[in-house]
Amino acid sequence: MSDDRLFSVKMRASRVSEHVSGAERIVAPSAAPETAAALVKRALSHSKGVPDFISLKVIESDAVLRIKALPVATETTTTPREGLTIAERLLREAGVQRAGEVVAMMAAAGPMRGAMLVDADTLERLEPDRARGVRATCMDAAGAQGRLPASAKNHYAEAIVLASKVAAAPGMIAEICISDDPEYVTGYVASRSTGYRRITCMKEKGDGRGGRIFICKGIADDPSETIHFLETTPVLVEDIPALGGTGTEARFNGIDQELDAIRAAGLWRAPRVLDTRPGLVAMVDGREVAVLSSNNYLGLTEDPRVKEAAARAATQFGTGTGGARLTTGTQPLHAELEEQLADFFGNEAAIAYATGYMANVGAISALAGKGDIILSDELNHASIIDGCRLSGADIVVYRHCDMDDLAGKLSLSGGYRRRLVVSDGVFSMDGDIAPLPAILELCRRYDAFSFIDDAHAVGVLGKTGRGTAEHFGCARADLTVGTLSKSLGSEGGFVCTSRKLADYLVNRSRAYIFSTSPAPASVGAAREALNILAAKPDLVELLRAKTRFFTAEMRKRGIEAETQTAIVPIAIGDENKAVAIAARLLERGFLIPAIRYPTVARGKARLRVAISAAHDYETLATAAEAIRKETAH
Ligand code: WAQ
Ligand code: MG
Repeated sequence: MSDDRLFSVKMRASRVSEHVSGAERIVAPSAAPETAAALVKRALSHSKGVPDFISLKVIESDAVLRIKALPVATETTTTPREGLTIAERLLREAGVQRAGEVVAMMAAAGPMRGAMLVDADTLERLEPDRARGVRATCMDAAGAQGRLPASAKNHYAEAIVLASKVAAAPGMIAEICISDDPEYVTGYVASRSTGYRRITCMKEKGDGRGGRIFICKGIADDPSETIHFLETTPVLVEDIPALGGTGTEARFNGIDQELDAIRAAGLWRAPRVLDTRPGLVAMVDGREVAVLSSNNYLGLTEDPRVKEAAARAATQFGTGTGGARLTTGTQPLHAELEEQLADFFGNEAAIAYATGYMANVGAISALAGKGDIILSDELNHASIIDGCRLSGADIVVYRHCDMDDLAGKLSLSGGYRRRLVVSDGVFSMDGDIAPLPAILELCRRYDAFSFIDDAHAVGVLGKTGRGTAEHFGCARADLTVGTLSKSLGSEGGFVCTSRKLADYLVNRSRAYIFSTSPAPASVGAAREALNILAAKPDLVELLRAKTRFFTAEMRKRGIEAETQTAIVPIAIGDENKAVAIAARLLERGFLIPAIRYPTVARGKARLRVAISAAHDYETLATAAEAIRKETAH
């Protein structure tokens, strides 16, 4: 009979007075050692940190009760308010008359190891130890085969087991749960009548508060049977539904829901085909439109010399390099481009990447790692944010261009190996400029690396288009990222820095090491564009004149428009409204897209005009008039 025996394997990890991690499995004797090892591994790799001790219990689990999992359905919500409203409705559906108050109790709850056990009529707490709460334990999914490793936390898989057991407890009518994991905002309401109803957003991301409430009827006089069931009766939960349902196409359910939610929120995106003509004009859906949203600030994509250089490079070196920089992908062109970039910007060295996105991701993630800290402006570009995340360093976000905030945060960073301050030079969606001299001063004081992304500053700021440092007449950052894809009319990104740091990136930057080098045509075009900019900086002055002209035209019409760069944001606010205005402007022949979340904050949608030296004055004046008309109602 020993074949039928089951063991409950329980792990609990803690620090002096803090719970770190806990998990349990009910398994056959032969699987117990492996399960125990996996649970210890899980305890040692918890995001809360390494525990001071781990206790492991392996006990025979007899008289195991087998129950069916609750059916699962998902309610898609995008805000906590929406989520809590749905939770309240579901609780009421499950027979909890005072559902609103229960939801409020959830918000007011302090941290607990267990759940509140509450009487549905009086809302009185029934558990003997209120600080601890009541814990649902002694449960697992039936059928250990083919399961995810016990060392990984899977919120849903664990919650459906718990909720199914809880729903089966004597007197239980409903449960509500919000995770205490700051990154996990999906929660649920469960009951035998409603089933397990996942609610995709029940709190703000970053909020570490969570909890559970078990709501019962008719056990207030003696809750011991219910508590005994929850805490000691071994339960195996059978037939746990796959997330998103079952069936051959069920894996798409979640995808469909997400796409629907994106549409409903006015956040749908799809690329638009632009049949480009000279002078920043394009055919879009059969209509000729003026493009007032290109990053082609100097119009160099159309310069015959640049086009010719691209063609020449392709003819001489081929259409692709067939290799990464450190294998077979470095051609004379690449070395020359890097020398030319270093020379133009006045740095010792430069290294080229295939895109600007990769320059940020590649350089930041190489420079910072575990044990380091990155201080990042809250409005930094997505590629900076992604680089920070990929680095594994601790990330501290400081308020936009707020040097007091940055100073305060730097002053606490002494325990880190490296400090890195990262900021856009020109912020891409607001067009404002980072206070570089102050950033450099703080970096000097706290011995931090300074890292500036000048993607929207090169060719725009400073008398000769050398970017933010030239604009302020100050020193350059330790590392300055730039792009070949905007003012320089080509494609690719680069980092200008010291010889030592360039060597470091070549040896450490995975985006550099593991991607094919930029195509000869792109490099050829960028080199020529750089020659033109170096020889003829008055293109930069022309861009400035056209930008001044446009903002004056706007102000004449009573519309706020101010910029020191080539980016002119026009605030709208509501996402759907911004999209509607952009659509009407397109009908009038102006391509000025609506910029929405997640590129900018929710409710801060805007039109983003980008001026180019290639625009003619008349186009700019008629665009200003069209914007006035379309934003008037
Ligand atoms: N028994 C009773 N209460 C518990 C238990 C337990 N075994 N474990 C945790 N709690 C309480 C405690 O107050 C926690 O603060 C709170 O619940 C949340 O616990 O379908 O991860 O482990 O994707 O953070 C829901 C999954 C995940 C939704 C819930 O809960 C889905 C989750 P957490
Ligand atoms: Mg948790």
